[in-house]
Amino acid sequence: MEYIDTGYVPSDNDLLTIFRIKPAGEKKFRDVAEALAGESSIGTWTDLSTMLPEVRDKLRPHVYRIDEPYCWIAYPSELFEPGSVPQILSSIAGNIYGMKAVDRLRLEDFRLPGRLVEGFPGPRLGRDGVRDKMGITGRPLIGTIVKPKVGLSSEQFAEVLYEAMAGGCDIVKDDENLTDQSFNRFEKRLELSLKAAERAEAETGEHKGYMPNVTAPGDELLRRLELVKKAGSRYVMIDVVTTGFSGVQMLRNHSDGLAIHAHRAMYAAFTRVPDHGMSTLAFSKFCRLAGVDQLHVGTIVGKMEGDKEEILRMHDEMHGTVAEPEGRLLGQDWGTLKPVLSVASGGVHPFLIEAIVGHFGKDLAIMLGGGIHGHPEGTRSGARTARKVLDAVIRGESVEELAEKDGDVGKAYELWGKKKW
Ligand code: RUB
Ligand code: CA
Repeated sequence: MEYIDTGYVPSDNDLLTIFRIKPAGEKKFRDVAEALAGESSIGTWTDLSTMLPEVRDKLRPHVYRIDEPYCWIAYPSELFEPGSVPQILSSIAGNIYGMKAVDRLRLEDFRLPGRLVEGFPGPRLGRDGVRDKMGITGRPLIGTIVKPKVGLSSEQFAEVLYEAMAGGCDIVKDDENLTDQSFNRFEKRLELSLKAAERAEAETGEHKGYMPNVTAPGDELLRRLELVKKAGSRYVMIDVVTTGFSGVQMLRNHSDGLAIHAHRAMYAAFTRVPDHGMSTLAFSKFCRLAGVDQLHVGTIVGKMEGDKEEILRMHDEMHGTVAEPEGRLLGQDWGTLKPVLSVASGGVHPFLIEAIVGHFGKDLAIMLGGGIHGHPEGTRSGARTARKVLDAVIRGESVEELAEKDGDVGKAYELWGKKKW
């Protein structure tokens, strides 16, 4: 089989990919590209007596561009099952990583044709639906992760949540590894946290959102989701990687009006090595297809790694920029799929908010864990500080001047004012 065809012009029916390849040992780049195109579609390691000409003609991939170490492959959309993230991953991000012919392999980007995009219902609420639900316009949403991550009882957790919301947080979430442990049962936490959120709503006159983490094996995930719906929450949260995309798509389809917050714990296992796995851009695009409403994209300035250019590109792609293929990016026409709200989180303290808004603009959610609960005067002062700083940044006022005249902000400034990662 010959799949390399650099004269081929991709059609509107093709799914496009860009792979970065490091061939193993003495293998030739072109041979590896050829093998990879076959293994990810109709081929295997040898010619087949069962390969029908009509199958080959209709379904063969085309390696339409090579610019080492990158290769561009176009696959006919009929190879893929509309609406299935798992099936698409099993094709273009499946066996190929394990081939002896490759030493390193990275899926840099992909672009779905309209026919496949339409197969996904996408986010139910998306960025604008989340904003409507929370009644927040003109500024980022601000929130916290209750800390310590795990260990507080349900009562203690709900109290910290209340303090954070009363102090000015819009949203409060479980951490990625808090689900249903003996010291803090899911059902009790749900009940107490929603009650505490109601109390904070009554006192502040603002909408508040608690994000219970329903990450669990599938049947239990669904059971917890039903509890969350029945309890009247605005939000639900899921760890998308550890749960798996099948579970995320299931959650989306059963979520009714709940906003889905996507935490990406473990994503770096396949995104972090720069020439292996998958780019965070590609990973995020799968999350939008799967239908989450908001997704962690990184902070640029916080504790987690992430290339600035790639993070901003991700932020744009989540918001629905329809870009044509360009350089080593393929862009995506998202059709009617709603935009996803970006979440900047990880090592954020109040004095990084200005830089975050400078990078991302106002359309995102900013979450601070340690940067709220580490305030010397406690969670409520921490939340007040974050909110006052955010409001000042949005009004274009000086954060340093605010730190001089405001007690909450001043104490936090002494601690973190100059802290950079
Ligand atoms: C942040 C936190 C989140 C990270 C995950 O807590 O708990 O799990 O945002 O990283 P803190 P990412 O504010 O105390 O650092 O958002 O990059 O996926
Ligand atoms: Ca966390």
